[in-house]
Parts: sequence; C-alpha cells; structure tokens
Amino acid sequence: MPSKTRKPAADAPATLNGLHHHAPGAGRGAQRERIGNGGELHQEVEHRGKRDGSGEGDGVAHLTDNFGHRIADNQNSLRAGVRGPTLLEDFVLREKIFHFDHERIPERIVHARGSGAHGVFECTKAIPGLTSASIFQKKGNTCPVFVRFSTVAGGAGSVDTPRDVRGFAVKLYTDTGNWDLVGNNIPVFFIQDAMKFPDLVHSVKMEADRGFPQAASAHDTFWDFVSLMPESMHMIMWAMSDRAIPRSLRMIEGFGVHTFRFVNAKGESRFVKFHWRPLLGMASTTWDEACKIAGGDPDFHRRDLFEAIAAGQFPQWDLGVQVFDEAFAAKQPYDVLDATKLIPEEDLPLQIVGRLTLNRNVSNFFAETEQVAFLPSNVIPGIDFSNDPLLQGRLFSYLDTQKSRLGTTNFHQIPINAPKCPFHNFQRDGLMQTLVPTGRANYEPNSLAAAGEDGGPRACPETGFTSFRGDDEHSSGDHQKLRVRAPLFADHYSQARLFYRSQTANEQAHIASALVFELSKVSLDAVRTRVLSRLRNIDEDLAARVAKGLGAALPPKAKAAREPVDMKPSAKLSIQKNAKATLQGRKVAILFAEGSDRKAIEGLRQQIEAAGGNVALVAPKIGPLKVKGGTLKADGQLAGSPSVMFDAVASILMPDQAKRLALDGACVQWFMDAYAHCKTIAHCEGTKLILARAGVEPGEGVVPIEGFMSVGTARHWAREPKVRDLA
Ligand code: HDE
Repeated sequence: MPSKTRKPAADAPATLNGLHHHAPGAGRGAQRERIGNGGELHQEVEHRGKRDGSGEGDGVAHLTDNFGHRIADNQNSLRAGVRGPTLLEDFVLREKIFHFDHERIPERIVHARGSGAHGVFECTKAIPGLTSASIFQKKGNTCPVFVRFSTVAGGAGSVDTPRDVRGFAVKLYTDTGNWDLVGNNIPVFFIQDAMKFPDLVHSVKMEADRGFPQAASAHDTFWDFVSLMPESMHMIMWAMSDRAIPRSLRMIEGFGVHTFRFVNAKGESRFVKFHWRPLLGMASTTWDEACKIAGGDPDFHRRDLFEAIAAGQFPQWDLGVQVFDEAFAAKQPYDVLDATKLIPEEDLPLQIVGRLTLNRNVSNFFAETEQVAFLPSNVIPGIDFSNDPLLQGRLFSYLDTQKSRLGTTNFHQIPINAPKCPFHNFQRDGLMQTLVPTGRANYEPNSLAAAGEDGGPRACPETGFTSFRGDDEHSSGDHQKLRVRAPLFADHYSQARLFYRSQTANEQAHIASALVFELSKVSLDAVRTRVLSRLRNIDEDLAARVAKGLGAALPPKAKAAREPVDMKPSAKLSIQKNAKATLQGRKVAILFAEGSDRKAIEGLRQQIEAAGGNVALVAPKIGPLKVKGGTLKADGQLAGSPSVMFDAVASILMPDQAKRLALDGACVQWFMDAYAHCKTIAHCEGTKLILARAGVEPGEGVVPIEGFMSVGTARHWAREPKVRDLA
C-alpha cells in the first residue's frame, strides 16, 4: 500500500496571528488572511495566483486539506485494491465529505432570500446640531457599508419577484462602531407590537400542515390573520400596491420605519425617521410581469444588482431624515411610536444628509451575504432608540437569532460582521473563538496595569454610548433610563460588619485565618494592601489580625462611599450558634483491630445508628479479622480511611494492639487530625498510648468510649487554641 507523505510546504503562505484561510472560490490560488487580535483592525488581504515558489503548479496553489496537507489525488478515494472497498483511513475523502455535509446553516426565519453588496456612505450635510454621531459631524465623512436586500416570506431559494415587502438592511462600519439600519422598502409595518411578530410570520409563511404556498401572501392563513388585525390595514395597502413588485432593487426606497432618536453633543434629543431615496427613482413591474419574471429568471433582482455593479453602474441612494420634537409629535393625530404610521413629508419634509453608493459585489455569497448579521441594536453614539414597542422587541430578536443561525456568540468575529474600528473588551472564549487575547485581564475593575501588566480597556464616559434619559412625560423620574445605583446601595460595609460581629470568637478567628491564607497567596502587594484598607471599614480588630497574620503594616482605612452603621449582631448568621446536637446524617468511625471486643463495637454501633448516625468500621486490615467473640470485617483500611472522612472517631483496641499501632504513623495521624479538627475522640484504655504519641490531651471532647453518646459529633471549639494559633 502506498504510504502517505505529508510534506509541510516550505514556503507556505504567510500567516498572521496564526490565522490563514483559503477562501473558497476566490480564484486561482486565492488565499485570504485576516489580521486582527483582540480588537485590532480586521483586514482582509487577498493574494491571487500567488506562486508557492516550489516550481510546481505553474502559479496555481497546491490543493491541500484544511490542515495544510497537500493532496495528491482529488479524483479517487483510497481503496484496498482496484475493485476493493474504500478505506476509512482516507482522511482526504473523509474531510471533503464531512465538510460538505455541514455546508448549510439555518436560513433566516424571515428575509431568507437576499442579495448583498458592498459600498460606501458619505455624509453630504453635517448635522452636529442634531446628532453627535461621528459620521454626521462633517460633510465628506465616509464609511464602508454592506447592504442586504431581501424578500420576507420566501425561503433562501425562492424567486426574486413575489408580491412581498423588500428588506433594506444597511450596515455602516463607522469609526465609532457598526450602525445597522435594518429597514424595509415600505415605511410602515403590519403590527404595532413585537408580541405579534411570530403570529404574523407564521401566518404568511407556508401553511404549517401542507408546506405551501412558498413566498406568497395569497393564502388563507395570512388573510385570516390580517383580517383579525385591523392595525395591519395600512401596511396591506402598501403591500398590495406596486411597491411590493419592484422592477429592481436599485429602484426601491428604504425606510428605517421606526421613530429613532438623534442625540447631540449637548445631550439634547429629537426624534428622527430615516429614508433612503434611490437616485434612479422608483420603478415597479405589473403583477403579470412579476409572475412571468419569476419563471423567466427566478434570480431577476439578484442578477440585476450584480450585473449593474459589475458594469460600474453603481446604484445610489440619498439618506433623508425627518427630524421632529416632542411638541410636533404631540400635535399629530397618530402616535409616532406606532410603526403602522408614517409622517407625511408634506407635514415634515426630508433633509438629505448622506449618500449611499453600492460599488462592489460580494466575493463569496455565503461568507458575506449569508453570514451577515444585522442588529437593530447596533446604534452609535448620537443615535438612540425610541419606545416604539416593535423596535424594542427587535432589539432582542436579532441578537438572539444570530446564535441560532451562526451557532456562536462569536458571530461578530466573522469578517462581514466585525467592526472596522478597534474593539476591545473582556468577552472571552465561546464556540469558534478565533481571537487570541493575551494576558490575564479578563475582568474589570482590575489594577493589573499598576503592576506593569496589560490591564485591558476601560469604559469611556465622555465618548461612550450613553442612552438618552428621556424627556417626555413617560420618561421622567423613575422612568428615566439611567445606569446608576440607588444611594443606599453605596453602603458596602454595614452588613459585612454585621456578619463578622455575629460570629463566635473562633468563627471570627476562622475568617481572619482564611483571609491571611488567601492574601498570603496574592503576589500583588497593592492588592493585599487594598483589601486590608477595606477590612478596616468592617472591623478594626479583624483588619489588625489579618495584617498581623500577614506580617504587613496596617494601611490607612479606605474611604467608604457611605459610612457603615452598626447593626445589632444576629445570632442566626453564625453556624456554631445554630449547630444541632444530633448524630443524624453524621458519620462515626470505630477503630478496631484483631482481638478487639466485638460486643463493645456492636454495642456502640447500635447506639449510634439508633440515633440516626452512620458507622464505619476502620481497622489496620480489612479482614475478616478475628476479634473477641467472633470475626469482624472492616469497612475501611486505616491508612485509606483518614479521620477527616468522619465527624467523630472512637477506638476499641486491646492494649497489645494499641502498643503496635502507636508505632504506626497512619494511626497516630488519625488521632492527631481528629484532635486538631476538634472532633470527638472516644477511646478505650488501650488507646491512651496512641493518644499520647498523637499529642491528644485529655479534655473537652476526648472521652472514654462509654461517654461517646453524651458527646456525639459536636465539634469542640474550646480545644482549638491548643491546636492552632488564633491570634
Ligand atoms: Fe425583522 N427580523 N423583525 N423586521 N428584519 C429579521 O433577523 C423581527 C421588522 C428586517 O438582511 C431576523 O437576522 C421581529 C421590521 C430585515 O439579514 C429576525 C420583528 C422591519 C431583515 C427578525 C421584526 C424588519 C429582518 C431574521 C418585530 C423593518 C433581514 C434574520 C418586532 C423596519 C436582515 C435576522 C438581513 C430579519 C425579527 C420586524 C426588517 C428573526 C421580532 C419592522 C430587513 O431576528
């Protein structure tokens, strides 16, 4: 059998940040590289017909699998003999079929059929008085855009010319982030509230039981629904008009539909409606034409757009805005937050503020048009939402839908979706993570920069997106949109103090010890000091104890955002003050050995079990061991059953066994630990020898075996100062 050789290409194309992608269908030897890490500018670099310099291939890139292994034969699968079975080891075949099997992703639930193109947006009139959006600050400002036109009801493979609304979704890659204006070619909508959207879409899509009609509203369920939803009648007028059978995507208007907000640098806001006006003017077909086009060229609109752009006949639209204030809104006989209403231009003329030009076809339909993810929630500083309940619902839906369509929360890393301005945050990991953020700053606040590390990005109160608070009667007082916390939330210490002061003395000691242990592991001195300075607001004594435990100087008290108050200690907050004297659910180990008194062991076991406790017999050997009165098998071997596994220990041993066990480190440790952990130790006379070696002093909780039941499994905290420094 021929052996496969996997020679690495000595002159493999350069990769940046380890990211290298062979763009399918991008032409001879096309390779695409993405530059970008943790928010740097994402760029795409195309290398067409790049020679690999090996002398092979005549300028054509070598065919490889997805891991770079060159493929010798792309025609035949690997088989055992000329007519033999195909071999499972054929990784070339397996990968090819595997990838092919998974080429499709879920189509959009609405707007599945779409055509996209790249272009540019240019501000033609600066409107800084209206909005602080950077793109509108200066005439001549430009940004790249991607536009996707779509029908609504049909599937991804449906025809271009049904009677339907056309989606007009624009993604503007501005220098302050992506702004997605996800509109339609009709200025109003069927419904007023997002709550009805699934019903609307269900009704217009193929009927659920029969799977037809495709891409058509002319059927029972749609008309049943709209006949019951009078709010849809305005939109029905538009949908039955020639607007719904356009001649070309280049000849449709676009509308943001909802009322949005402009917010200027002073924080003043006005309402705004967005309009796209085609420079070619509007044109429609007749219904008969539309039907015939569907047969003659199902891709009529997609082809028309593609060919026009390829021929340099770049379609263009002006961006117009209708800007108005609350007073204007209040005077209208309709609600401007109702998406089934428009504002007649005779009442409020458009101001033209920009121009959109589509000048580049997509290079790959799937990578761009299919994977583009529009989010109405993508707004930039200077543009904000209104309370339109339809818009509010969309703000959730589009983000959510991308997870289902693109499969990962990292869909923003797909080149068509990534912003073209830098982006930095503390989001990490997730399916299909392609960025490789460095450093350990994946949370904020952090003080890592002070320690010379990369502390990551920080919020920018001056230039960051700030939601408009609201200034109408619905958004005053408690209804204002704010990112604040109520004043009493600023008390961070009173209840920390309450908790600490409600503990018993040794519980407090445990807290102090825990803090000493944890902070001793912290290598950043400033962090340790900061914690100490905060502890002083909780309890000075605690802070001093911890500082002493660390051998550190007590720093000045941190300034409290709100001075703590003394609350009355609460006994309920202590474990020890609420401990139950019970054997229920507790586990007691009885240590025995050969020769031990079986009756005594069984007697103790019965008493413990009768009280709801569990018993484990532990012995140096598992047995069955010969004991006085028969044989006994241990549940656990001594070295493998350390006393930490039990709530209390007891031992019933013959003196000569005890003598031997006193020399056994595991046995001595068994008692030493039980003692150090303040557990009950019930012992027979013989065991005393071992106890002495383990440093177990007679006293609270160290009782003769007969006294076990009166002590039970309580912890004997009074013993603690003898086994641990609690200062
Ligand atoms: Fe959409 N809409 N929509 N819609 N819509 C989607 O998002 C939704 C609405 C529009 O080319 C989906 O990414 C809800 C109005 C366009 O990729 C989904 C509501 C307007 C596109 C979704 C609406 C639109 C979509 C499906 C009512 C005009 C295609 C895939 C609250 C202003 C974008 C996706 C593209 C796509 C939800 C109403 C326009 C499911 C819940 C009104 C142009 O998220």
